[in-house]
Amino acid sequence: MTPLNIPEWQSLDRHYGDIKFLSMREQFALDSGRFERFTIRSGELLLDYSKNRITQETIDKLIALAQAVNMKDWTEQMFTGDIINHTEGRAVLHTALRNRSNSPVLVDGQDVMPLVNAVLKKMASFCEQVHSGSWLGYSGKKITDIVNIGIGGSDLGPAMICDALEPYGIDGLSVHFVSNVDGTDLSTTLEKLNPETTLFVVASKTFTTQETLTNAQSARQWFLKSAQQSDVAKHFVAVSTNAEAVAAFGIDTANMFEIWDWVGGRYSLWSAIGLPIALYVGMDNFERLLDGGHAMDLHFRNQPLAENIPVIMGMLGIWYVNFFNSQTHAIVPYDHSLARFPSHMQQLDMESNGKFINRQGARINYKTGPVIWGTPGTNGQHAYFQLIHQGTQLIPVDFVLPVNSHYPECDHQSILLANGLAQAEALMKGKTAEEVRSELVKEGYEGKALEALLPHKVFPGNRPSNALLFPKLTPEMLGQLVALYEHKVFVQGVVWNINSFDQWGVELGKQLAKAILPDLLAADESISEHDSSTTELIRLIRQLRQ
Ligand code: G6Q
Repeated sequence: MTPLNIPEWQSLDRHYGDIKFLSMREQFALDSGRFERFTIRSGELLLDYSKNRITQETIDKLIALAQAVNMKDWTEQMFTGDIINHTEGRAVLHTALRNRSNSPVLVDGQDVMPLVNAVLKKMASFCEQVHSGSWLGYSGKKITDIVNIGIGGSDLGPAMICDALEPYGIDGLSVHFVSNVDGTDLSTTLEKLNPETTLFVVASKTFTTQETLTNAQSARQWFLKSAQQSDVAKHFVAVSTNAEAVAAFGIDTANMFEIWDWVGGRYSLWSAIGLPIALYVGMDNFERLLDGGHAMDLHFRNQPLAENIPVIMGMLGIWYVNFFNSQTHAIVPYDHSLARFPSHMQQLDMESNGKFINRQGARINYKTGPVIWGTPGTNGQHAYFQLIHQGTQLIPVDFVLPVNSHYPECDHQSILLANGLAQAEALMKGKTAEEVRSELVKEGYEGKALEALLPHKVFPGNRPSNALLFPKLTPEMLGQLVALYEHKVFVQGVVWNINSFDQWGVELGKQLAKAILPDLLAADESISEHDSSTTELIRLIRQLRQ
């Protein structure tokens, strides 16, 4: 069950040997149709993957591998509610949350669409009440601030979307995200807020996550300094699968928005976990986001593999990780409002495909998910791009490029885009010794000084990138982009034969902290069994604590 034994993988391996030194620059010079050959459009979104170390034969072979691992069958299994998250015994149905066609999706013989629609209706009604002012705070004032308390999947996605859709924000309403159990996060958020006009959304799929419950309890204490216990219902709502724990916390379950175990945390922004988004930008814009996600679902499900954006991006990722040995992948949005996009993608990808055991439970002898990272352009150019251009590692880059800004300031957008395009071009072309020499000569260098400087100014080039270009970052486009990356991650998980939908590493973290906390809080000198480093660090913390 290792992909290494699949003939199509072995064929790619031989092909890698043949073309590993292929020059993209030469390929562009030889083929004027390279751009058209290696672009795909889905609605207003365009993927240009021509600046990759590929020929048509490479793509044919990558697609043959996708076919050999039954990509289309796996895709259908996901969309139709099969239990593909087998280690947790769950279906994987974030696509049902944005199934705007409303066609039935069955889990254990039950259509989940009525459940999905009922929660969307409840969200719409709640948002309408908050926006219209029929939902008021305890002193009769309108809600002005939403504080989402959640972490990981219950934070990163909604926080990223709210940032990105700031131009769509409803007047008079601000949204804040508190995730870290570090008291700084909550305190610095609350110090700006008025309890009379603040609404807390406690978002936790399990409602057992230590950080979220601790922050929610402290938020309630802060609130009760000004208000009464009976006012809590007007200021605390919950999003969860766990009604019992929500009630035990003291939130009226009438104010709970339900999610289901077939929604993975990192795939949950489309569910009621998206409530802060809907509150911030309005339910109509939240639904536009769902529409975009659904449009990408239709593209992914129906387009042939070779004309399928998530499939091509996923298979190119396999090409670099498993054949070129690349270890990381950068996502660089040339859009400041997408500053948190790489972080969300980091969780989505690394939590999904950071696995060393295959679906059959055996240890894997090939590489799986790369490190995903990035920050917005052009800032990254003044920092880590040095290593991407001239370092010793091959780092594929995704350039995310909206043509129009919501803030059209003179030439800013053209300058921004010129930078993005120039980086991609430079990464591909590089700069040869001859080109550097002629530049240096023009600058007046000669002799030893010229020869000494020359090698430092050579750029090897041949460094791959994708460009994702679209007219403007609308809710629909953002929905398409996020769903695109979700499916890209899925494609890679299928090839690597792993379960992309569990996260035992995250669960471990949740257990370990709970085991050490009693030692830090102990009133006496007692300490439980740890390695000597951990024991001494615990002792030191006790001594140093004020
Ligand atoms: C996501 C992960 C993880 C999860 C958080 C919060 O896929 O499972 O990031 O979202 O640990 O969990 P709760 O929503 O249950 O609090």
